Amino acid sequence: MNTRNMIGFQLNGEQVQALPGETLLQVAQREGINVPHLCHKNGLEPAGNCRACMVEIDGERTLAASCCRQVEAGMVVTTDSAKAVASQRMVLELLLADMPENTNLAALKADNELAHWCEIMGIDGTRFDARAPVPPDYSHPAIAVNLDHCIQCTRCVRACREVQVNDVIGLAHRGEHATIVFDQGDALAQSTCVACGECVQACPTGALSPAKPNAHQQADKTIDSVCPYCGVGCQLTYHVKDNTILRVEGQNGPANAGRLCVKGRYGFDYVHHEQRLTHPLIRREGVPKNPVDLLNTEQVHTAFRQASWEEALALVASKLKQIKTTHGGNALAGFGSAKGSNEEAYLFQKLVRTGFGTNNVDHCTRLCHASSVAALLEGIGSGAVSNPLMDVDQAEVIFVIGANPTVNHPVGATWIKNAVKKGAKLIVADPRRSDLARHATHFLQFKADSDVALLNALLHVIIDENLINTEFIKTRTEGFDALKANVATCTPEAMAPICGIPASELRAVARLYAKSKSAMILWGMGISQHTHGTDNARCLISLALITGQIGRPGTGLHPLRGQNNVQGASDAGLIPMMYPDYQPVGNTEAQRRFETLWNTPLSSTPGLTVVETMQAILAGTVKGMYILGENPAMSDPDLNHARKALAALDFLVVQDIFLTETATLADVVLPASAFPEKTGTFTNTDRLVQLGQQAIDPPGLARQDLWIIQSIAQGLGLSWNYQTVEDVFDEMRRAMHSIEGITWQRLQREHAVVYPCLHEGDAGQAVVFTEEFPTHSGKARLVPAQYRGAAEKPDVEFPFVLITGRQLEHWHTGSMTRRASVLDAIEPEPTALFNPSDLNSLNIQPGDKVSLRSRRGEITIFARADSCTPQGNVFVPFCYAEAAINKLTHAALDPHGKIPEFKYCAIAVHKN
Ligand SMILES: Nc1nc2c(c(=O)[nH]1)N[C@H]1C(S)=C(S)[C@@H](COP(=O)(O)OP(=O)(O)OC[C@H]3O[C@@H](n4cnc5c(=O)[nH]c(N)nc54)[C@H](O)[C@@H]3O)O[C@H]1N2
Ligand SMILES: Nc1nc2c(c(=O)[nH]1)N[C@H]1C(S)=C(S)[C@@H](COP(=O)(O)OP(=O)(O)OC[C@H]3O[C@@H](n4cnc5c(=O)[nH]c(N)nc54)[C@H](O)[C@@H]3O)O[C@H]1N2
Ligand SMILES: [Mo]
Repeated sequence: MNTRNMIGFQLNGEQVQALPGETLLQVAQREGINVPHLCHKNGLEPAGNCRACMVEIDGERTLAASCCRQVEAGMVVTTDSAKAVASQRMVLELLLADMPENTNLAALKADNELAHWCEIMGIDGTRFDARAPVPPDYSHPAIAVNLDHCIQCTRCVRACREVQVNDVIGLAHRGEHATIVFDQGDALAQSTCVACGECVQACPTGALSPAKPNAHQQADKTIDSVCPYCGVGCQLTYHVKDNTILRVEGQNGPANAGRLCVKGRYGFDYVHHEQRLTHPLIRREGVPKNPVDLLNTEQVHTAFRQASWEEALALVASKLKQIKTTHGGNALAGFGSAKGSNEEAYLFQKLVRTGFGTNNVDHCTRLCHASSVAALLEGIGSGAVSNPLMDVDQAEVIFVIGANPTVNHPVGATWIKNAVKKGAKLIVADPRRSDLARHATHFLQFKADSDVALLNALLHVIIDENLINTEFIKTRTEGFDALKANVATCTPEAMAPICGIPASELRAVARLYAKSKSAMILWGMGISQHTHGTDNARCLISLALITGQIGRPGTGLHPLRGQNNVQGASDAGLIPMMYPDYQPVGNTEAQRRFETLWNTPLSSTPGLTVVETMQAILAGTVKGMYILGENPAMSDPDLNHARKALAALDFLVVQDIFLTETATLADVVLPASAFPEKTGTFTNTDRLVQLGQQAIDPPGLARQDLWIIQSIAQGLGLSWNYQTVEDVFDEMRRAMHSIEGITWQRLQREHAVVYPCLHEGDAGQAVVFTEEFPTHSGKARLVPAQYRGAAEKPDVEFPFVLITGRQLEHWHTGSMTRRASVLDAIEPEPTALFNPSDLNSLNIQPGDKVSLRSRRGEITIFARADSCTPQGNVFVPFCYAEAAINKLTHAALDPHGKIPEFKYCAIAVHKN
């Protein structure tokens, strides 16, 4: 604490010190003095409306609300004078009168704050009349509204408006008619509420509470951990009773500061779903491997019989060994998981490399940011983000392209919205109007697939108008002349017809980005999932480099990482061309290093990527696979083809928590542990290594993933003997320079450490490339890109463009979220989103069943009207097994990142 500016004053007879701007309540709390307060909550702007925290200040006629009264030098303050206490007690008594008669205050909120303060102040009843009952609103699957418990402290209003910036909750009417409303007084389920639950977390009395009945029970224990869904990496606390998760609360982590979204807060009960795998399964003799679109797995269970772990593991080992002996290690392949921990990813790739004897190991990063990573490695020598997401707080301009963070990184989006509220300028570029577009200074609704044209126009303007950072280009980059020559003809006028954005707007955006003191670029799958995904990312990298918008706080490049551990799984070497820490397998020095560390000869040939593996199976070169925590029978492009490949394997072992579409094609299915059932580290989009901690035990015979991987390794004759997760982490530290400084003890203490963290005690570097880039020359490379379109364009037979992606409540292939009761209740049916004018011209009503067909497959789905989707485009999420949209998508690959073109193919639409 900087003591120079401290303010001295007297509090309850003691001389105390405070910082300028501190409130009396803050100081009282720090001094351990109890002052009742209800409308105050740390992190929210003070409101001063409940008046429970009144204190007496010498020389003042009236009492003051300590939550919004700032300290002044020389003040004499008493929190426990007779007058102050009488007032505090009166307020509590009046608030108590607002509660329904004979209510059990803890019924809706175990740690009810009104009850807490009444107890401390010794109030056990009220002398005032109860207010008229207020009917409850139980319309929403996640949140119950019992406004008869509401004390109108407006913490929910502020949580919704200031923190999450959703602006759904308001305080309507005046005086005794004042009431909390959603939107225009709608039922919660009919409102625009996105169920982030920030209001529930803020509510002191349970007027807003989780709708699940057992959520209010008193927990036996609480465990701090991390959210299992997206790459933001929100820290949370599991409240557990009898091996059941009762509820989840946001924890004050570096990436979320207590915030969560609907999935993190309400999407946890998939772990308790009755369809959890609880026994190893072995396919019955002679049962054919027929692909199925089934979420209800009972039918397929008959294809399998239950087995003991001994039998299942012995079968796995013998089959894998047999294939290796007969056809060589390259006839085997493994897909690891970005939902698993770093330790699991590390051991999985080590198993494939040392046990199978091949580099055929990959995971969903290939379908995700592979092209971004290819461009980043080529351009700046590192595939991870340069700056944490939270840096948007320090950016003057935030440029979001091809990403829909309010849906896919909801807590990350709150930081963007907060920054905009504070004055940052936001540029959003997306063919669909996303929710974030509402907050944008410039929203560029450009034509899908035309990113290179759009971005080259921006580069052109910046160079043409001399808005470049000459010094940065000279000292820190290479290849400027070629880039300049490449965009010379890409005038905004020439690019406008291609991308559909007026030249003047392109100019305005280019100037805004280039001239700002600090500008940050964030992007997602709209950039990466194209056959020109690497080119798209190259343009973004060039934008940052020629303007010098990198290497400082509030600048840089942030490819929003998707899965909770896709950064970590990639770092740990779950990729076919790299050992851990991005050491190329073809590099002799790296190969020697890992051969020594692992005490095994290694292959120097890069392995097959995800889609290449499917092709190799059908070509007969890959014959056996181990798939852990991935569902390629739903997530791969051109599913009919991919499923045919999986079914064609001589041997497939799948390790999952459910009998997924992929598992139904397996020979052996191993029941694994869900996220809250194990301990491990997970690396978020900001390069923060965080500790996930076991909160409950796996069901039945399900075992921890790490144990299963190690058992398979032992079956293959590897002499592994890791006793704990920490043992694995310690080996990783020896293998990976970037995390060398992170100790297990520190993780247990701090729960999050950012890398690069090079030696013990290193604080870690949140912002990188401040002096140089991790390339051979230390300089970044500018790589020009030319506009070219998607591999398959619409035509007369297939006139619509299919864009696939995500929706807020569901996760990827749906295996987890469609089994999470609240999430499934909010979005139960598969829908395709159409521009209303397209529905009109096709004579389709919202809710009608339509069939969508491409050259590769066909599905039936419900139509939904969505004015955010541009005319001529159809948007479909890929989470619905009964309408598996990847049957239609195109497996054409980006030549560098080997990522398929999930974001663009041609389809026909018919009313059923
Ligand atoms: N709720 C939820 N959240 C998730 C996930 C989930 O399944 N569900 N998955 C996680 C994962 S792994 C990932 S990778 C992230 C993905 O997060 P995002 O990248 O935000 O996800 P998408 O919805 O696939 O696509 C992003 C945007 O790309 C736009 N787009 C389509 N075509 C183009 C184009 O040609 N150019 C540009 N510039 N944009 C285009 C789409 O309109 C869409 O708004 O989300 C993570 N978070
Ligand atoms: N059409 C289309 N397709 C896409 C995309 C798109 O935008 N459009 N996006 C692509 C992207 S970006 C991605 S990242 C991929 C994602 O593709 P996948 O990774 O295949 O999808 P998930 O559904 O996340 O699969 C995770 C699996 O792990 C299981 N699981 C969860 N937790 C655990 C655990 O702790 N242990 C074990 N053993 N298993 C666990 C789940 O049940 C599930 O089966 O999809 C890609 N496919
Ligand atoms: Mo992803």
